[in-house]
Amino acid sequence: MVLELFLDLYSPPCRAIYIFTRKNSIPFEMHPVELAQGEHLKPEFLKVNPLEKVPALRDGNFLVAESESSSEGWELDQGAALGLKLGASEWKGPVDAVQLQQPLGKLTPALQHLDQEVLAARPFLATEQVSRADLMAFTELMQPTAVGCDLFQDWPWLAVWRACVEATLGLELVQEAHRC
Ligand SMILES: N[C@@H](CCC(=O)N[C@@H](CS)C(=O)NCC(=O)O)C(=O)O
Repeated sequence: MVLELFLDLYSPPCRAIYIFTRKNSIPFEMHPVELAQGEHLKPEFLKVNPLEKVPALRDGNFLVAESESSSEGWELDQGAALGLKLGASEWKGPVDAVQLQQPLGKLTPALQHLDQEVLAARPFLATEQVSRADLMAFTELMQPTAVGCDLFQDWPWLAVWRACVEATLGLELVQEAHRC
């Protein structure tokens, strides 16, 4: 029985799960769930996750509806602890510059902390190599690129970290996950 993943690749935790499973060569069957079409509210999906959220995972009768549990065994999710959770719906285009100001303003202290205190001192967020913390934070910080907003351009250490994360995960896989 193959692992089933219910994902919308517009969603950062979905992309993190997708990249993790592909990078680790875990076989899976993908079930796209388009949030914008309300597919997460349909009865078939509610059998998988009554909480109406993606990502969700089904392995036979075993159901998991939380990306941080789906990736159990990874290190502490410091990305979430640092306040990087953005919410997919805030970043679906088209979004104009005025709409972007408020969420970007809220994010600046977290970006500054990450850039100048965390990543200026070490290459990755939690350990000496890429960990779950990096993957979760990376997929969150990539979200605004969907509306043409590059969060990395003003933060040199974040830009270096992004390049190292992409190189470790593989640029092709990263681009595949962010193709939406
Ligand atoms: N902490 C959860 C968050 C899941 C979550 O909030 N998913 C969003 C997409 S990023 C969702 O499904 N939203 C649909 C809704 O709330 O209606 C995880 O990482 O699995």
